[in-house]
This record gives sequence, structure tokens and C-alpha cells, in this order.
Amino acid sequence: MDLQLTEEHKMIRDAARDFAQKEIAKVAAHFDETGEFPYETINKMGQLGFMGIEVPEEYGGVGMDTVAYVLALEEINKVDAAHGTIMSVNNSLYCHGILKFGTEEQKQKYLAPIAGGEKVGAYSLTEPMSGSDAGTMRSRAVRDGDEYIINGTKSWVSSGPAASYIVTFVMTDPEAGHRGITAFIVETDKPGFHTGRKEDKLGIRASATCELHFEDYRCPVENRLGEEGQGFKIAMTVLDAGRVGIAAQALGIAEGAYEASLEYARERQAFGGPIGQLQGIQWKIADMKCRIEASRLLMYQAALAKNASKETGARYTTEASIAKLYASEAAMFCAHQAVQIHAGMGYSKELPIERFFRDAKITEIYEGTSEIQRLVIARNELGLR
Ligand code: COS
Repeated sequence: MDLQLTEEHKMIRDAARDFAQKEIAKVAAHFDETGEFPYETINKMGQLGFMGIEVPEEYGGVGMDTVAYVLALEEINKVDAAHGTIMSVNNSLYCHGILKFGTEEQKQKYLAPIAGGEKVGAYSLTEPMSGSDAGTMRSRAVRDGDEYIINGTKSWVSSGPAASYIVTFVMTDPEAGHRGITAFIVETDKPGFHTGRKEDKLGIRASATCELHFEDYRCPVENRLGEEGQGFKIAMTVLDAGRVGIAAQALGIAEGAYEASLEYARERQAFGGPIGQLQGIQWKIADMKCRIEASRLLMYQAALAKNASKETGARYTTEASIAKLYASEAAMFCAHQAVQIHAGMGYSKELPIERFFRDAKITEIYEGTSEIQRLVIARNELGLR
């Protein structure tokens, strides 16, 4: 595995680090507290190219590779995972699917505003009764001439309340099971589309999440993404890309918690010296560091596999699931240890440690729970699918 970073990689990593520290750090606690969507910082991130890192310049992105993407995402998440979530939804879940499966017209129309940060994109697969078992959705799209009429409810849509366009998966042929699912690019300002209640969440509170309600929503045929019945495979292919991003997010959260812990362990005095001199704290630091470095290697492995897939078309499902699974559990571990090292201060809202702890949890849940990642890895290893 070649881990040499190019000058371009270092440039985007440093730009993201700089932006996160100067622009996001000062507003993160406010947006976490209020749960408001941070339109202004997201717009600025778009102007800097962070919202469409792998989108070619001709479609309004910056045309860099997956390593550039994960490096930038990691830096944003070191400071705030809510901004990180919005960034990863735009890049991986929205832009990646349109780039890979969209027509030329769809790419022209639907990529640039999202890659540039003027508008927000989202992805909607889950429904109230179908989460991990994604093939069992109940929403329906029925063809009517040059349109599909969509009815049903989608749930847990990250960036849903803010999104202008949403890649949405709907059943067109219930008899065909997962092969009866079709993907659509939904414009949210059209009749028949409503957002439901915004979820009041434990973490990533500024990345708004909601239900979507479709009532005789008319979607033109030209907004179908891929062919009829291809939706489940599109959803899974996009989730492979998404999971590489979540590994980067989890790594960033782990590092944010770790770096704060190192600083605290050097400064906080107890029993005649800094607490970093105590073995109980040293073991925590060592365990955190090992998990962070292992996560980084797995994230790079997955990012390089995703890069290679652009040429070969080969799937990188296992690499993505391993990286996501390991890094998200490492993030939870590190955030937990960070609270313990900071003790009372880790529990207080004065420091971002408790926010890291709350934010880390979602990485073990969304874009496939840890249990689903284990299932995917094991099935692929056993050759069952
Ligand atoms: N890339 C491309 N195609 C894939 C794929 C992938 N990563 N994973 C599965 N497929 C294809 C399979 O090849 C199969 O194709 P055929 O129709 O030709 O047989 C089809 O999809 C169905 O696959 P499978 O039988 O494995 O589907 P299951 O219903 O058993 O479910 C899991 C597969 C559980 C892995 C899937 O539903 C999943 O990932 N669930 C979690 C969903 C999720 O992450 N939700 C969060 C939403 S975003 S917050």
C-alpha cells in the first residue's frame, strides 16, 4: 500500500485543517446546542471545494481523488462531526451516485450546485419499517407517461430538511423484491414533497435529519437515476463509497478526542505531577493511539481501493466495511477514554469532549450498523454473496 501523499493531498488536508480550526471550531458548540443547520459554513466549505472533492471540474467540483477526500473529511471531523456529516453526505452519498450512474444531463444539472456548496444534497434509502433490511421498503413509484408518481414515507434522512435535491430509492415493482427498487433524483421544491419532523438527536445535532413524505409527487422520467430495478445495487454501491467516508469521519473524531486528551494529560496536575505520568492514563493514551493508527491504515486501504475501482470497476465492499467497522468502534473507544481522562471536565459542556462522545456513536449506526458491516465482511469472506 503506497501511503505517499502528494503535494496536492497535503494542500487540501492543510486547507481543511485551517478552515476547521478557524471557522468551524468557534461555531460548533452553538450549532450543537441549537441543532440549527450551519448554512454559512457549509456554503464557505463549498466555495473552498470541500463539497465535491472527487467531482470533476467540468461538473463544478475540484476533481481530486479519494485520498484527498478522506484527508479533508478527517480534518473537518477532528473539530466537528456535524459539519463532517453534511460534507460526507454531499460528497459520498449524493455526488458519487450521480457521477457513477447519472446521465450527462443529470451530471450537468445536479452536481455543480451541490459541489459548489450553494445547495445541499441528500440520500434517502431508509424507511420507518426498513433500515438494515433495506430491500423491504414500502414506498411506491408508479409510471404514468413521462412521469413516476411517488407515494410513501422515508426516514432518517441526513441533511433532509436542508436539501434541494435528494437521491431517493423507491419500489417500482414490489413483486421483484430488491430488484424492484428504482433510484430517483427528487427536487424538493415540487408539489407532493414534504419534510416531516426533524429528529432530536444525541449527536451530530447540526446535521439535520428528518422524515420525507411523498404524496402523489410527480417525478419526471429524466430524473430516474439508472434503470428501473437497478436501485438496490445503486444504493449499495453508493454506500460502499459512503462507508469509506464514515471511516474518515470516525478517525477524525477519534483524533479530536485523542489530541485533547494528550494536551490535558500534559497539563492537569494530580499526585504531584501531570496526570500523563500516571500509568493508568498512559495505558489509555497507548490504546487510543494504536486504534487511531490502525484506523488510518484501514481507511487508506479502503480509499486506495475506491480510487482503483474508478479504473477497474472492481468492488471494494469488504475494504470499505472493514475500515468503517474498525474506525467507528475506535472512535467510540477513544471518545469514551477521552471523557474518562478529562473526568469532570470531560462531562462538562465547557469542553468539546462530551460532544465527541455523543457524535462518535452515530458512526457505529449510520450507513450500516457495526452488525451489518460484520455481516457484509463475513459473507464476502465466506463467498456467500
Ligand atoms: N455493491 C453492489 N451490489 C451489491 C452490493 C454492493 N456493495 N451488496 C449487495 N449487492 C447486490 C448483490 O449482488 C445482489 O445482487 P442480485 O440482485 O444480482 O442478486 C443484491 O444486491 C442483493 O444483495 P443481498 O442478497 O446481499 O442483499 P440482502 O438483502 O441480503 O442485504 C445488506 C444486504 C444487509 C448488506 C444490505 O441490505 C445493507 O447494506 N443493509 C444496510 C443498509 C444501510 O446501510 N442502511 C443505512 C442507510 S444510510 S443512513
